[in-house]
Amino acid sequence: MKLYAFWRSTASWRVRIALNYKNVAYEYVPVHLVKGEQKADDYLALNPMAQVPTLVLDDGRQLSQSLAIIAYLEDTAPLPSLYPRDPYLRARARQLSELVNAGIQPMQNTDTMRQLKAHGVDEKAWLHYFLGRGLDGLEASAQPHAGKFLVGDEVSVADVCLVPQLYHARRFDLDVARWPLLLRVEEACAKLPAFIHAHAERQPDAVPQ
Ligand SMILES: N[C@@H](CCC(=O)N[C@@H](CS)C(=O)NCC(=O)O)C(=O)O
Repeated sequence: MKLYAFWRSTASWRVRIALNYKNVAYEYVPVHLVKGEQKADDYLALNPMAQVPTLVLDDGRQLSQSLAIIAYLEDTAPLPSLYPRDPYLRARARQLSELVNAGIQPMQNTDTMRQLKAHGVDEKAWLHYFLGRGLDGLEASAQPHAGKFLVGDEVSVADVCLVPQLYHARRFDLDVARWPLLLRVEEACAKLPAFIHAHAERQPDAVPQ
């Protein structure tokens, strides 16, 4: 399999964690978002939304949207699972992952930032508002069912979304101390090889900050 990705893309990072967690081997193919490589014709043929990640299967078929890719990995490599067995908790894990995927990430996307700049919007105020609101919502939503991880004591798709998102909150200078539950779970994830090897700054295309 080939994973088309960018080192600090949160959506790419989620898929790297899931691939590692499930011990699925893959080749990493960097797509430089700042240089605009996502808009090259050959990449658009793989991903018409001009976004990463894209997973290309061994037979050439492709998948995009990180949560769809993670669901595919769950179906094809079920263990260890990233989804709780209990249907309600399973839905809660999906709820938290969508909170990040649909509720936060689009607000910080590279293209969104480009448009904000073009329209003279104060990008930092925008990011502080939307990331702050989203992470406040995540912290409160996780409270009732959190254990060692966001949903109980096993890693789930919710944790896979959390870790890259907190990296981005720090990148944009948010004070993450206001989310103690999220920080505690992040610390637990940071001890696991799947998360360690997926970290943005360990990727071959990473640029030292
Ligand atoms: N919901 C999508 C989001 C994909 C996405 O927005 N990717 C960003 C990087 S995290 C991207 O490729 N941005 C390119 C651009 O904005 O030009 C997913 O989960 O895969």
